[in-house]
Amino acid sequence: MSPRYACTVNPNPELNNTPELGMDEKSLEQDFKSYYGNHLAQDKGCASGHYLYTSLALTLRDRLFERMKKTKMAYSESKCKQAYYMSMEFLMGRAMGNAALNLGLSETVTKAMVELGLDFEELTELEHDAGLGNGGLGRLAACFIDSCATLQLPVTGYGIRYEYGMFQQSIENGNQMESPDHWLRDGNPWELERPEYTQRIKFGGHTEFRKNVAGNMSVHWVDSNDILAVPYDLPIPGYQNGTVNKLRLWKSEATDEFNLEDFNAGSYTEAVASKNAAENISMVLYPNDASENGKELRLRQQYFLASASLQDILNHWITNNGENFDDFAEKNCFQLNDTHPTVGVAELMRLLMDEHNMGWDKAWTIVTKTMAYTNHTLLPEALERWPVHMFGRLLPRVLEIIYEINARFLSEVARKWPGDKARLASMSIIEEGGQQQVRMAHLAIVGSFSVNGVAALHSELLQKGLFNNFYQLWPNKFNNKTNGVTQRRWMAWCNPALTELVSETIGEQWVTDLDQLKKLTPFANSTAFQRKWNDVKKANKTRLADLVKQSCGVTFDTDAMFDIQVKRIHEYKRQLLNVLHVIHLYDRIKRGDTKGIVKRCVLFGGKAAPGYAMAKDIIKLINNVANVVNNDPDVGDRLKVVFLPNYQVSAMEVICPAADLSEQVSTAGKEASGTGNMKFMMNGAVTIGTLDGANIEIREEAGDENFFLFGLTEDEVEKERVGYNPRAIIAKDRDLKRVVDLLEGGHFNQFEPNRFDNIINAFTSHNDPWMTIADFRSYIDAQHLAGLAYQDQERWTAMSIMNTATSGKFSTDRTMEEYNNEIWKLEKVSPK
Ligand code: 26Q
Repeated sequence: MSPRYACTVNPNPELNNTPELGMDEKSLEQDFKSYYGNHLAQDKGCASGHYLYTSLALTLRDRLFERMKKTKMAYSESKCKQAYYMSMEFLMGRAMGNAALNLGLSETVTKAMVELGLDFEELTELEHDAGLGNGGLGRLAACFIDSCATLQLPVTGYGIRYEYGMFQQSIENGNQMESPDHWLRDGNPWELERPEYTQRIKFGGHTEFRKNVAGNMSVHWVDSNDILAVPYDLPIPGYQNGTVNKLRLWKSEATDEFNLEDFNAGSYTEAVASKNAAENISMVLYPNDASENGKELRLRQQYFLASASLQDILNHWITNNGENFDDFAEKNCFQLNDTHPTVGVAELMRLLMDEHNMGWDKAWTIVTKTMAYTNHTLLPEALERWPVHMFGRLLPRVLEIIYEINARFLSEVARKWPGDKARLASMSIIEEGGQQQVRMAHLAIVGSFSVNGVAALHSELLQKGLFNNFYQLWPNKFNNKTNGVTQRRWMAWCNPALTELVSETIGEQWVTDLDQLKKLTPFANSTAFQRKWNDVKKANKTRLADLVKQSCGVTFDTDAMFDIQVKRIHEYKRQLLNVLHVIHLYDRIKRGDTKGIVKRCVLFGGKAAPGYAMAKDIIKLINNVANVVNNDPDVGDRLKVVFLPNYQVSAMEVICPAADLSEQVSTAGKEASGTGNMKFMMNGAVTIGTLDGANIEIREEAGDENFFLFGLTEDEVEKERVGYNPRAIIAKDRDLKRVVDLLEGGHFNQFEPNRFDNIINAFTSHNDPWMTIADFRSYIDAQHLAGLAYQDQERWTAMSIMNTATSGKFSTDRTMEEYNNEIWKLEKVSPK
C-alpha cells in the first residue's frame, strides 16, 4: 500500500458525523454559490460557463458521495457477495443530467438554476463526454452499471482512467481526421482520487524457484520494473433509491524508485524523465473496435487493469477475513467484458499461489468458481492472440502459469477424446505453428464457470461454430444474455417530451420496469394520442435538424423521413449497402421516376479505426455522395444526405429521439447483438434490418408488421458464398447496374480519379465476405415498402408507438436480473 495517505486512527469520531445535505432548492442554490464564489473564487470579472458547470457538478457530486459512503457501509455490514465488472472500456458520456435524474433532483435543480438566472440544460451541454470506449462494448458496460445500481446489486466496475479517450473526429474534404481527446484538461469534478488504495504492478524481470526451510517450493518474480496503479472512483447512482455504487478507474504512475541506476550514475534528469514510460500505460484508449493484435502497450494495459483490480479485491478480503480464503468464491464474482481482462485468470492464480501461499488445486477451484466470460464477437479475426515471446518477456510468471493451466486442460481433453491430436491442437490455449500465440478466448473459457454471448443468435452460433469443441466438453458453461440499454439515459433523460407523454398516459413505473410500456398498446391507433406522439417526434426532429444545420450546413426538412445509421464504420455493418440505396434514390429522382418516393433525410455517423483504410474510404464515399446529392437542384428537398462528424454518446442523445427509420443492416451472423438498434426502438423508430444479432429479438417483440425485414439469413449467407458472383447479379438487376455504373463512371469523384476503386473491387469480388450485392435487391424493396408506409401517416405512427410499446425486453434492468439470477447470484442490499 502507498505510504501516501496511510490510514491513521481517526482521533475524533465527531468527524464521521457529517451532517446530511439538503435536497431542496435553497440548499442547492447555497452550495452552488459557495462553490462558485469560494471554492472556485469567481467574482463579477468572469463569466465562463466552465465555472458555472463545475459549481453545479460539485453540488451534485457531494450528494452522490454521501450516498456512496452509505452504500459501501451497507455492503460491508451485510457481508454480501459482490460482483466486479472488469472492462477495458466504460463509455460513460456525460454525468450531470444522469446524476440529477437519479438523485430525483431534475426539477429542483432546474428551478434552483432559474433562481440564479441559469439554464440547467445549457449547463449540462458544457460537459465533455467521458469517451472511455469505442462503441457497443464500452457503452454496454456503462448501461450495465447503471442498472445494477438501480436494482441495488452490489456490483463495482473496474476500468482504466485513460488520459485520452476515443479520438475526436472531424471531416476535411470528405476525409476523417483524428485529433486527441484530452477530456481531463478542464478537470473532472465527478471523480475522487483514492491514493490510499494504490497498487503495485510488475512487468518484465524473471522468475526464481526457492525452497523454504520446510522444504516447500515457492516462486519469486524478481528484477521486475514496477509501476503504480492509483484508483479514481466515480459514483454510479441508482434511480432514486439511495444506492450509489462505484466505478474504480486506474491511472498509472511511476514508483519513486524508478531507474535507480541512472539516478546513482548522476543522471537525475534522465531518471525523472523515464517516469514517462510508466505513465504511458493509462495514456490512451486503443481506438479499434475489432482487435488490433499484438501491440505490447495494449497487453500492458490489460495486465495493469487485471492485476490492480484483483489485488484491490484481495486486499479488501484480507482486511476483513485475514488470509482465510475458504469463502472467497462464495462471496466474489468477476465478469470479464470480452477477453480484454482475461489475463486476470492467470493473475488470480499467481496472486493466490505466490503471494498468499495457496496450492494449485485450491487456487484453481477459486478461479474457476469466480470467473465468468462474456464474448462480443463472431469474427474469428477479432479474437485476441498474443505472441508467446512478447508475453513471456513482459509477464514471465503469468506465462508459466498459463502453460500449466494449458497442460492440465489438455490432459482433460485427451481423457475425453483419446488420440484426437487435431482436437488437442485446435483447443489448446497455445496456438502452435509459425510464431506461438496465447489464445485469450481459450484461456477465458477454460478459466470460467460461465461463457455467454450477447443475443440469442450470437450465443447459438458460438456453441455451433466458433467454440463448438468447448461446448461439447462443457455444455453447461454456455448461456445467452441478450443485451439491453438503460431507459434512464436512453429515454427518460434524452427524450423528456416522450417521457412526459408516456408518463401521463401509463404512469411513471416504466422508468424502473420497462415492460410497463406494453400499456401503450391500446393507444397505438388513437387519433388523439397519435397527434401527441407526432408532436413529440416533430419537436425532436427539429432539435436534430438544428444540430445538422450547425455541424454540416445542410437543411433537414422535419416533414421528411429521418433515416439514420450511426455506429462504428465497419465493412460488416454495411454502411456501403445504405450508400448504394442512397445512390439508387438519387438515380431514380434524376431520371424522373419519383413514384412512391418519400422525402428522406439520410444521416450517417460513426468513427473509423485510424488504421482501417476501407472504413475511411467508406466515409469519404458517403461525403462525396452527400455533396453531389445535396447540391443538385433536380433533387431539391426530396433527398438530403449528411455525415455527422464526431458521433459520440451525447450526439446519440439528440439523434435517437428524432429517428423515424433505424438502419440495422449488417451481414447476417456478423453483428453479435447491436445496442443502438434498441435505443432507436425505445424512442419509436421503426427498424429496417437483417436477421442478425438482437434484430431478431426486436422483430419478435415488435411483430413482423412493425419491422422492415430483408436480406439473407445466416444459413443462406453461408450457402450463397459458394459460387458467389456479384458481377452476374449486377448485370441482371437494372437498378443496381445503374448504381454501379455511376460509381464506376466516377460520378462521385470527378476530380479524384480512381478514388473509390478499392470499394468497387471489394463489393464486386467473388470473395466479398460481407455479401453486399447479394442483399441489394431485397434491401431496395424493403426500403420502398418503408417509404410507402411512411406516407401513410396513421399507419406509420401506429408502427412507431408499437415499437416503443414492445421495447420492454431491451432494458439492461432485465439483462442484469438475468446475469444475477443465472451467474452472479447476489442478494440485493439497500442502504439505510
Ligand atoms: C482488442 C485488442 C486490441 C485493441 C482493441 C481491441 C478491441 C476493442 C474494442 C476489440 C473489440 C472492441 C469492441 C467490440 C465491440 O464493441 N463489440 C460490440 O459489442 C456490443 C455489446 O455486446 C455488441 O452489441 C456489438 O454487436 C459488438 O460488435
